Amino acid sequence: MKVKRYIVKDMNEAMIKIKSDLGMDAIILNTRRIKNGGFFKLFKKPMLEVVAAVDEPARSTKTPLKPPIEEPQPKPETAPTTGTVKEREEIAALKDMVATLIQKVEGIERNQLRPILEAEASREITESPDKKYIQMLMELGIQESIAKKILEIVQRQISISDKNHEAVINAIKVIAREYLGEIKTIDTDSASHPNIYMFLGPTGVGKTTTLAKIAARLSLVENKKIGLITADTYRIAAVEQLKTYSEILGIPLEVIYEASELSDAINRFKDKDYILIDTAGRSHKSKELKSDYDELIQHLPAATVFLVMSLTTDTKNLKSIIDSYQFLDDYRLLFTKLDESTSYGNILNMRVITGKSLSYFTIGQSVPDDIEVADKEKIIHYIFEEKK
Ligand SMILES: Nc1nc2c(ncn2[C@@H]2O[C@H](COP(=O)(O)OP(=O)(O)OP(=O)(O)O)[C@@H](O)[C@H]2O)c(=O)[nH]1
Ligand SMILES: [Mg+2]
Repeated sequence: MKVKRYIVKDMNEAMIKIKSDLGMDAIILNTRRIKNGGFFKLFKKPMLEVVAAVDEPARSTKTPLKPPIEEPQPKPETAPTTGTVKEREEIAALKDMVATLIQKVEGIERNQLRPILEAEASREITESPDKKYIQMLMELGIQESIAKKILEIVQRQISISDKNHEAVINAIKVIAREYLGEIKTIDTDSASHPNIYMFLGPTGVGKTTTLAKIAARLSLVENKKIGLITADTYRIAAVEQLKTYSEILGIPLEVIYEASELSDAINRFKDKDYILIDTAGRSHKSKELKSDYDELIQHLPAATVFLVMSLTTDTKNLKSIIDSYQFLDDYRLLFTKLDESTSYGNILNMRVITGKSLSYFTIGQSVPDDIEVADKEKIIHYIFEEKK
C-alpha cells in the first residue's frame, strides 16, 4: 500500500492531487483541519491535512508503512534554532500523529482491504458460480448442454455460492433424477398374454446374456412362463449360447431361420406369459438394420424393444447407434457393462437425447445375478461416483 499525506487548502485541491498522484483507486484514510499556530503557525489560513492511500498489489505488504510527507512541506518562517523545547514538543506531536496514522492505515488494511482483496480473488467463482458446477457435471460425463440446463434450473431454485456447495449438489442430484424420467422394465402386471420383448443392439454388447438374465429372473423369481426365440442364426455359436441357457433354466427355445417362421414360433408360445426374442448383433452402420427389423415385425404382433447398448461405448458412438435406430417408434434403453465403465453420465445423456425410458442395467457376466432395475437413486449414485 502506498500512503501519501497532503496539506491542501480544501478537499477539491486534495482530490485533484490524489487522483493525479495515486490514481482513481485511491482511498482517503484521514482528513483534519490544521489550525494556525504550533508547528503549522506559518499558515495564515487553516489548512486541510488529507492522508490518502492506494493499494499496490505487487509490492510486499511487509514493508513498513511510512507516510512520506508531501509538499507543500511546511517550513518555518525563520531558520529553526536548534533544540528549542517547543520545537521538540511539536516534532514529538508530529511523530505521535504519524504513529496514529500508521495504526489507522494498518487497521483499515486489516479490516477493510483484506476482505475486499479476498473477495476479488474469489470473484471468478462468485461471478459465474454455475460454471464450476457445469464443469463438474461435464467431468462426470454429462453433456454440456444438459449440464447447463440442470444448472439453469438449480439457479431458479437457489442462489449458488461456494457457501452452499452441499445444497447445490443436492439440487443438481434432484434435477438429474427428474431427468432420468420414468423407468420401464418388463411389465409384470400386464393383462394381455403373451407379452413380447425383442432385444436389439450392436454386436457383443450383451443382448443374449441380458435376455438370459431376465428370463431367469422372470422364471425363477416371478414364476412366469417364458418362451425364448432366437432370430440370430448367423452364427452357430449364437444359437448354442442361448440353447445352453434355455437348457439350464428349463425354458423352451425356438430357433427361427427366416423372419416368416416367427409367427409360427410365437403361436407355439401362445400359452406363455412372456416371449423374449434375441436378435443378431449388427453393426449400427449396417444398411440392413432397418430392413432386418422391418422383416421381423411383419410377422410379429406388438412387441416392446429393448435397445441394448454397452456403457463402455463412448458418447459419440452411442449417439450414432441411437441415430441408426431412429426408425423405431419406441424402445426402452438397456445399458450393459456398467462394471467395466468408469463414467456413467451417458446414462443420463442418452435418456435425455432419446426421451426413451431406462429399463435395466447389467453389471457383470454372471447369469442371472448381474442385472438390476435401473433404479434412479442407484444411477445418481453411479453418476456422482458414490458407487456402493
Ligand atoms: N463385464 C460385463 N460383461 C458382460 C456384461 N453383459 C454381457 N457381457 C459379456 O459380453 C460378451 C458378449 O455378450 P453377449 O450376450 O454374447 O452379447 P450379444 O450382444 O448377444 O453379442 P452378439 O450376439 O454377438 O451381438 C460376453 O462375454 C458376456 O459375458 C456385463 O454387464 N458386464
Ligand atoms: Mg447374442
